Amino acid sequence: GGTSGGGGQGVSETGDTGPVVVDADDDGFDADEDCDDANPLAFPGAVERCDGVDEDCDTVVDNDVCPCATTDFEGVRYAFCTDEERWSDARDVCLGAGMDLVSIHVQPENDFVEDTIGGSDGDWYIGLTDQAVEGDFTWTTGEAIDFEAWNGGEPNNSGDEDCVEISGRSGNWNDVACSSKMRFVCEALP
Ligand code: GN1
Ligand code: CA
Ligand code: CA
Repeated sequence: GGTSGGGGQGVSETGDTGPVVVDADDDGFDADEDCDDANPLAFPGAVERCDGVDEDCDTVVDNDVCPCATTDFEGVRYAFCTDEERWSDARDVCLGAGMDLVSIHVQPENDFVEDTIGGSDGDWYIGLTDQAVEGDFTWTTGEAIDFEAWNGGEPNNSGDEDCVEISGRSGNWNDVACSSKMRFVCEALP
């Protein structure tokens, strides 16, 4: 054994008698004191995020950090928040839980969101915006736009609309004014 909480580059600590102890994920906690030595975000005292992982190593997953009801899809946690917020406030709620507004990349993911909010009368914010450059939509996560589900005729920037909602009835997207107060969907960060 050796000193604990090194934070080095995974250097083995060799001793006369003890086993070799390595901080494989380089998070400052050796394998014998880390609850997950393969995840650099997980160690005793780490910040818990809403993602289905026990980052702070207290054996409780997500503790009370999730902003609202969650459902998992293909191993990723999503939160479906019914307290209506302006788009930027909605995003702040997601970020505060270590999430972001949802980014949607394939039809099954869009179907999952539609099905989960389905039956609800109304629309929910997603993490798409063209606030920076009109007409140039980007995901808040910075991920590539590799899938789109715009409603016919959208986005139309009607009266200046830079944020995007998904319909629980059709799963289709529409640009709306970012000041509109709406329900919203968060997604855990990778
Ligand atoms: C219109 O009809 P409605 O309310 O679902 C508009 C959208 C606007 C929205 C603003 C066909 O949608 O583009 O974003 O108002 N749809 C059409 O609330 O013009
Ligand atoms: Ca967690
Ligand atoms: Ca629109």
